[in-house]
Amino acid sequence: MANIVEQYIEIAKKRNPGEPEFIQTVEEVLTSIEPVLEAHPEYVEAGLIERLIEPERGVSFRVSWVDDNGKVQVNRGYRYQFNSAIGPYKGGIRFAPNVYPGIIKFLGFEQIFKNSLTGLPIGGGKGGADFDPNGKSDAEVMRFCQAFMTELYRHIGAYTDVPAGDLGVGTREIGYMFGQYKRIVDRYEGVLTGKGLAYGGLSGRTEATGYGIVFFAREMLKACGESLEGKKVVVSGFGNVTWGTVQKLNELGAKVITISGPDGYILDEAGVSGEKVDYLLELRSSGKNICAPYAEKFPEAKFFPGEKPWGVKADLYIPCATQNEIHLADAEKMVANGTKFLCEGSNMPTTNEAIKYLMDNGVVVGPSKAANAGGVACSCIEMGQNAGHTVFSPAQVYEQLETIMVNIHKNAADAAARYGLGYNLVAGANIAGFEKVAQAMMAQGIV
Ligand code: 2IT
Repeated sequence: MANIVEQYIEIAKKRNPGEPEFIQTVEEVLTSIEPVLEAHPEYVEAGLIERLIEPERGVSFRVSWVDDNGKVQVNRGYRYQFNSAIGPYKGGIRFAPNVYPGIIKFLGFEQIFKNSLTGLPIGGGKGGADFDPNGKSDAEVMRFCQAFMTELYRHIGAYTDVPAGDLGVGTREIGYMFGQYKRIVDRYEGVLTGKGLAYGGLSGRTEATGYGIVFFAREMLKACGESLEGKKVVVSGFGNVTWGTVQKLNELGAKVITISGPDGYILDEAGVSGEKVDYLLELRSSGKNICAPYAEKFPEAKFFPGEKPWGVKADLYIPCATQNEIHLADAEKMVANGTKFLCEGSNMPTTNEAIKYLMDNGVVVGPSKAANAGGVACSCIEMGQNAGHTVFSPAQVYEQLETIMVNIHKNAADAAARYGLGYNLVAGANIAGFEKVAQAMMAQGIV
């Protein structure tokens, strides 16, 4: 069976040259589901894996717009609709200068299993553009979003494909894209999630991802007889995900000692809490660097320009910035510092060799596709809210989110145990996410 998994990885490499991020996630997932393929030769027979690693559809399109100086700008937009076996394609849109098919495909592929893990009826997809929102005026962002949607609208719909935000796409961008979609199709429908509260958005969607990550981390610690109370936590990033994570960690009695931005990281042994979290929010919306101003305002904090926080000793690490933030050398530092837990907040923040090293050295790793699934789970609740022409209260949302995260942890842990893998959340999440998609694909024939 190892042989057949290698063959699939070779197919993925051949079909997707120059896309290492996509190959990285394919290798990670397929290696974990090997025992499932052994138990289900009919999956191999049905070409299920060859179909799974090939997006059902992918579009690339020109996005032309005019900047504030009257100059024509051209970007490239994408939407990869990866798998619709269990529901409409669902996944965010990322605006960042480094966006190319390898990034969108890695995110879309991850999304298949993440969405399945939520237990909700959503398939996997992802989109984006190589557009850098940093330094753009509000009017430029609006024109870009409108131009992007003028092409994307024909590929999406409340029952077809429901995008949301990701890096570089927040409530403002979703608002502009939603307005343009509605203008074109002349129909009010829940085609995007992460909308503003005034027009169909879900209470709590903004912090859902971060809150969910902390619920997941709490379950990891609980399974090992520990709690978050008094734990020192190293967190990276400073966006939505970091903000929600920091808030919930503080609420549950943990101490956040770092945050990071493109300019470096902040070490604040007194804890990032209270007015400091509010200040983070202010800095985030300013579009500027965050660490230098933070250290200026709170002089007890130390600023380490150009560095990452992985060498700081902590009980728990929660990377929340972007993919591949943690390499083997960082994992070695964590192990040397005696940590026992890493809970991934951002998508695929850890390289495969770093994950292996951590796990080989007894660190419990909570994989992102399980730990950060609270965001997309709340997106699906937003879809339900829109389809039901209703509004859910924050309490209704938080309660569902917590239950979903507890279930994801349990299902991942159980799946690994069923295959004799012990408490292995990385393999368990891949297996549990895969099982449902595989059953649906088998039932639906060769499509
Ligand atoms: O990575 C993710 O799960 C997201 N960016 C959110 C996707 C969504 O559809 O809410």
